[in-house]
Order: sequence, then C-alpha cells, then structure tokens
Amino acid sequence: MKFHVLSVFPEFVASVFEYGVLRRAVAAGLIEPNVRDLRDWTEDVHRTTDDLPYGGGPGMVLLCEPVFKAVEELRRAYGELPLIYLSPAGERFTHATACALAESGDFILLCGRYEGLDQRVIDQLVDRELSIGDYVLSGGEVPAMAVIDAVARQIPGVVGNAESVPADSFATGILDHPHYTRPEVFRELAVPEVLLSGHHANIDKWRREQALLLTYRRRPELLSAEQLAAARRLLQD
Ligand code: 4FN
Repeated sequence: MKFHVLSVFPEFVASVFEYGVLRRAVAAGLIEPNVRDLRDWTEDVHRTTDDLPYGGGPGMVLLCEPVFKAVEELRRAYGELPLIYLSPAGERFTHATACALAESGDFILLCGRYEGLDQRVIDQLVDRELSIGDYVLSGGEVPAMAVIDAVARQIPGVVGNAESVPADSFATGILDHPHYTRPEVFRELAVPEVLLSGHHANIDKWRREQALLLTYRRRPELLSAEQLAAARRLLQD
C-alpha cells in the first residue's frame, strides 16, 4: 500500500515511517511512503503556500493553486485516489476507520496549516474529512501520522507476531489488561501471584477480568450490554 501525503512539513510526516514497526514494513516493501512538499507546486521565488483570508481576520489560509496542482499530479500518476483532509470538522477517526482504510485501496492525506484550506479545495477536491479528536493543533501532520500508523498496522504482515499487541483487546473492542515484567518485586511492589503461577487458564481468566473491569471503570461506553452485565457480576463477588 502506498501512503500519499501532502504537507508543508514533509520531513516531519515522513519520520513516522522511520521507526519501529513501520520502518520494518517499509524495508519489507509492505508499505511505501510518498510524502510530498506542497511547496513543490508553487511558482514564485518565495515558494508561497499561504495568503491572507478574504474578509479579514487573523491568520493565513493555504492557497488553492499548490493543492490543486499537487492533487491533480498525484491523480494523473496514480489514478483517481480519494483525497482525505485531516480536519477538526471531520468525522471521528476510529479503529474501525483504520481497518476500513487498510482495505479500501490507496488514498491521499492532505495536512492543513495556518487557519486551514481555502473552501474551494474542500468543495472541489476533498472526498472525506477525518478528525482524530477535539483539541486545537498546529497542523494536520500529527493527525496524518496517527492515521498512517493505525492504518499501516492493519495491513497483513506489518505487525509481527512478537508485537501483535492488544490483539485480543482491540479485536474485542475493550481495553488491555495490566502488564508486568521483571523483577518479581520492585521496591516492595509485587507482581500479582496468578501471573507467576504458570496456570495458563487462571492467567487468561484473570487478564480477561482485569480488562473488563478497567474498561467498565474508565470506558463503559466501549462495552456491550452483555459485557456490562458481566462486569457488574464480577464487582458483586
Ligand atoms: N487543526 C477546534 C476548533 C477549531 C479549530 C481547531 C484547530 C490545524 C489547519 C486546522 C485539529 C484537531 C484534530 C486534523 C480545533 C485536526 C486538527 C484534527 C487540525 C491547522 C486548520 C487545525 C476541535 C478544538 C473544537 C487548527 C476544536 N484531526 N484548528 O485545531 O487540523 O485532524
């Protein structure tokens, strides 16, 4: 899968492909970054990507010209790629979105800066707007990196067996159980007995219960009616 990204800080976005699981996936040819600088589609000596907003007010707006040219060039080269704009006005990006995007074919991620895009880009070119959450950010680069990381992990082979992580957890849509490693006692803080018992059925049961209780306390909205009932039963005993 090719990850096309348009940004005025391409090195920043490209760094997501340079570490850990994603770095290995690039080396293995499972994913391919195509992170492009919007300035490459400017014409003036200053390589201007932004200008003042019509109607006045603070900040700057990304120009139409470099964004239109960039998207048109990528679509000429790679076919009719959907354009996804990372935006606080977008639908919430979730694990389900990541799974769907990993199966839906290549797309372009467009990162805003300043106050955002010219509305004509959104109206004419953008197919979908995604938001990673409700906070003020300086640009769409960090959201794009979150989307890239989450989507890439869903591509078969990207996450090795050793790293296969909260697989149980997010497959079931609940939080992960607590984890412990060496030493058995750290500053008088002991690891729960059951984890040292070697009794795998008991360990699995404990982990499932801990995951369910943590999710019940912190994120009850993630639980089904059945899971809520099971958590309440556990708390009764
Ligand atoms: N942010 C809000 C309201 C109004 C503006 C912002 C804001 C970066 C280009 C957009 C932010 C958050 C999640 C992209 C925030 C995201 C962005 C995202 C983002 C510069 C214009 C801007 C949500 C607090 C009500 C700046 C809230 N997911 N504007 O942050 O791109 O993808």
